[in-house]
Amino acid sequence: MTPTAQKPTPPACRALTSWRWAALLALGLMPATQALAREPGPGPVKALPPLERNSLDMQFRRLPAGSFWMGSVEPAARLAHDYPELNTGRFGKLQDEGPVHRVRISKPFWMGVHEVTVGQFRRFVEASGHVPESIADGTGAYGYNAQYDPATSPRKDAFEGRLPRYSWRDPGFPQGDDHPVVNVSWADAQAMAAWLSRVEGRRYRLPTEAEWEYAARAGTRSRYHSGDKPASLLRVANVFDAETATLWPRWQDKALPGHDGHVFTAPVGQFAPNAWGLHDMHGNAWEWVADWYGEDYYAHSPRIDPQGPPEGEVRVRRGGSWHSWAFYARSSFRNWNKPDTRYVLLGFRLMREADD
Ligand SMILES: [Ca+2]
Ligand SMILES: [Ca+2]
Repeated sequence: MTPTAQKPTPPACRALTSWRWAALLALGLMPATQALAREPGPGPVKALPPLERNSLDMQFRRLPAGSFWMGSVEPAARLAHDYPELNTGRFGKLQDEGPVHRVRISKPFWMGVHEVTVGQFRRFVEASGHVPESIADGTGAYGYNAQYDPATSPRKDAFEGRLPRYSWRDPGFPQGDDHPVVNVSWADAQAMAAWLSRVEGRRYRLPTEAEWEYAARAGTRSRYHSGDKPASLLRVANVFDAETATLWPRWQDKALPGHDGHVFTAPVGQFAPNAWGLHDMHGNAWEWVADWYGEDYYAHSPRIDPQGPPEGEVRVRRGGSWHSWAFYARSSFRNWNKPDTRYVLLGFRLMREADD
């Protein structure tokens, strides 16, 4: 499930657990320095924010400025209870999601309603002349091949690659123009944002990790914007369900029980959106965000508009994918890849900065 990068050894636990935070808040003992904690967050969202379309017919919603609780710290026993299909060792490798901390997004911004689609990416490539990294360096990407056996691969990867036969045009399974583009690198995403900015005279970019989680949560503090229960994902996300598991029977026991109707990627916007009207924040394609990854970043990150560490080796991706187990589609889950990764589960979503 972690295609080309493994989680490093976690540092010593330093997180203040979320229930302790909750207790402090309840008792009114939150330190005065935690002034941000008392700022109003978006709270329950009552109405959909304004919608705009751009020159590629991409839709964006204007999210308000606000504060939210970023990250998650849950007792391993509770996770083991709610995700009995997973090895409990996994629950000790989540320190990078903590501490839960208050973050303020200081300006409104326009968040992509959907993942960037194959059709939108094609129009960008054709109009700009950009050569995606998988083609430019000739090494290609990853894909699904029914004849491929992960056990025969040195890396035991679930997908075949890298091979020149795979690219954003061909991940080995059929994709319509309305499916999320995958097999695109971080630089490919940057190039599309830069091109759109040039063409439209506005500023497009990848969301920061904080903007992404703020958008995904849409005022919620639960594991998913649909609640804490993994089964709630069936309504809002295309993940590793019973149908996808038919092609990877060795992971059948990890599949979300039930059918979301899609073995591979789904057309964007097929599932219920979150309270801000954003679709597929959980599942379908993992989404590159702007930040370098820092395992202990939350312990010392700026509380207003954090931008990620100044340097790093891997870029963050968020939200899980059509091939991810429910656990990895949680709003707070962090994973990463080297920026030149092009993978069959990994796409992106763009945002546009507000003009005012
Ligand atoms: Ca599925
Ligand atoms: Ca997604």
